[in-house]
Amino acid sequence: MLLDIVLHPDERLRTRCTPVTEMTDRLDTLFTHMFETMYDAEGVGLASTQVGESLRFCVVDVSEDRSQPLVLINPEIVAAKNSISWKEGCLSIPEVYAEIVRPKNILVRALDRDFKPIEFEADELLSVCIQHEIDHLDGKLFIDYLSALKRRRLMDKYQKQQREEQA
Ligand code: GNR
Ligand code: NI
Repeated sequence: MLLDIVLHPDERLRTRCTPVTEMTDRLDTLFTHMFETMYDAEGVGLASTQVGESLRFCVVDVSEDRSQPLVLINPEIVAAKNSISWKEGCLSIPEVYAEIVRPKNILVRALDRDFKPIEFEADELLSVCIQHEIDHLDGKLFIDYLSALKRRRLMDKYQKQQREEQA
């Protein structure tokens, strides 16, 4: 089932999500629908706030052949080093892209789909994507990192494009 993706500037994208305390059938079904929605939209990640939820979880798959689905519940970055610049995009701000600098190597702690603790290192796109998704869970968007001037320019273009799509 394809879910509707919440679009900027919807206030739901600014929600600070609360931790998941138990795994439920509802959540498991939601993960399935989030993967379907993410793959359909050709995204590499999708966070709860983007589908109108406010608990801390996201789905990720940065593999070329879409074969490495990753559910991250209550994800945390426990260590970070080096830095990398990546041209980021977001399914909630279609067709807007900007170079964002973030830590390159991170150590991630989370619960998996079976509510089992996992810990792993991430680099490159996986690292960037997980940081982007954790930001979503804190109500933060990649455009927040831009200078006011650059953000304004991009958002003027975005709003114009959104209006044209609605017309
Ligand atoms: O599909 C996505 N691509 C992407 C590219 C660079 C950095 C982050 C991302 S995540 C994004 C999907 C999305 O909006 N996830 O929240
Ligand atoms: Ni996003």
